[in-house]
Amino acid sequence: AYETVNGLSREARDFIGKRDHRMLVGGLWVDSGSGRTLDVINPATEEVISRVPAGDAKDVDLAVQAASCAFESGSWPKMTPMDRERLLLRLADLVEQNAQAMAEIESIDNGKPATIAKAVDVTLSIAFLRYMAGWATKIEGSTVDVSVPFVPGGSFNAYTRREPVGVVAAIVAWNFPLMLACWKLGPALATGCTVVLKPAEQTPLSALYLGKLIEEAGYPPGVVNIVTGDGISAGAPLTTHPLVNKITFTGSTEVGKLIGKAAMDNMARVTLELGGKSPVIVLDDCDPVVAAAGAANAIFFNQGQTCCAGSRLYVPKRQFDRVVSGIADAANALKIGPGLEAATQLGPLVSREQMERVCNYIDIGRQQGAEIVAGGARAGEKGYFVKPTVIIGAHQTTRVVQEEIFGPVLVALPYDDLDEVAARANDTPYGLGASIWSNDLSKVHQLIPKIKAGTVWVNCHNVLDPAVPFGGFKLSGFGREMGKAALDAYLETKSVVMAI
Ligand code: TXE
Repeated sequence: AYETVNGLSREARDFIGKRDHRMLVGGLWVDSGSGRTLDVINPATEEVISRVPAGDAKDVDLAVQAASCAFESGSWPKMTPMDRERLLLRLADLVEQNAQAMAEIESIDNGKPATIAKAVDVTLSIAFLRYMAGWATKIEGSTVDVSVPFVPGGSFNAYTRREPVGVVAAIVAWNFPLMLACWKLGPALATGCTVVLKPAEQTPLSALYLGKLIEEAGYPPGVVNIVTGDGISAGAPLTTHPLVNKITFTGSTEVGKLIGKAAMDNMARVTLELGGKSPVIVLDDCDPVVAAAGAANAIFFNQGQTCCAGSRLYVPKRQFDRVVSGIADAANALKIGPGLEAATQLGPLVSREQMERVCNYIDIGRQQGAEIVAGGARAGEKGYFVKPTVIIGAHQTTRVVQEEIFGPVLVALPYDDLDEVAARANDTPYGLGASIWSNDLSKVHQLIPKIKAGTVWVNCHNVLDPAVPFGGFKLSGFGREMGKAALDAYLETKSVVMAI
């Protein structure tokens, strides 16, 4: 039996009400070849709301072949850059027109508050598609003055062309399902690639809704294919398929390593956006009230399920108690509830597995000698809710400080001086983001080059913009998304040398 969800807009209700969804392969909406399905669960109620096809290697093969065909022939390769720009803008407009439904779909699938899904996930997805649309007409090679030393007296003309890399496999996580799909689709479609998108098994709905809009925008069949399914059955075959030219992945470091290795077997290009354990560094001039509010936001946004969540907080010893008690108060004041309720500030985690994983980490913290000053347990007995949690007294080497928890759990640590905090901020295998809270420009600028992270925020955290490159140092990833850097990852350089 399916759950009947109340409080949805008509568009979202109609979409979710279809119950048995299909996936998009070669312009057709199809079931999986095996006929198997996956349940889609509402994390606020633990009830089944829909089912999607459980794709496997055969379905993946059909989708990759459709993408390959669309890349090589038909109307897509003939499209001009301006056509590709127009299509992406049209898609962005359609997402905007359906923003409310998309936010509700995202909320019911992932758990996040619908108000936040609309203000952040949907808004950024639209901005990102529009930003990438603009690049479609600005892809340029260069002319090269050559000497060709072994052909004395020869005259040559040399230039480079930037060409789309080909078939892109886009595998995304469940924390920002729509936004991550757009991060991958934007540059792929701007450059003229074709795509097989595999959304996370926990959150397939917004990708399927986006597929509907992609059709409506007028993309030729096969340019975007969407295969639903789990990582082993649908994700892995996508990473080993010989016709896939590029893999772009957002997910765990563990799976990222497997994908990197699989990619090299076929020399597929690869972009990996992986886990993090991002430090929030408060300097001694920072107002403790500002620091507490900033740090609370940095960790509790999206229930802490953000790759760059500020999950480690470093505060000078003198201010430590004040800042920590401010965050504990903020944590205790957060309104926990289903994402579709307007007052909700913190929704459930995405799945039972994630809730158990996060609660297990809290227990590990306790066992390794840490103290819980806020939260520290599941909230309620139905739905995957976890109380926003603040941990103190953990040693730098313990698991709660070193490992990505990916939930609303902050570990706060005191420090003495700038060199010490830089070293400790860098002392995890990750390097995705970091924030520094201070108005002391001199200290801020001393610290920025010392921090090994792809993004350093100052007096803010989790602030993303389509024009600013995003990605990780160390085990947080490989390559950059967003900005012009993202485009390069979807282009090959072809050199042309012409004897005159
Ligand atoms: O991620 P997975 P999971 C971290 C976070 C979280 C942990 C586990 O710490 O607690 O990872 O989450 C697909 N070949 N992050 O297990 O498995 C899978 O189907 C190809 C941080 O959900 O990495 C999904 O589509 N694909 C991260 C996607 O990979 C495979 C966001 C991500 O799932 C595959 C998510 C395989 N062998 C989790 N196995 C971030 N950077 O924000 C799985 N997949």
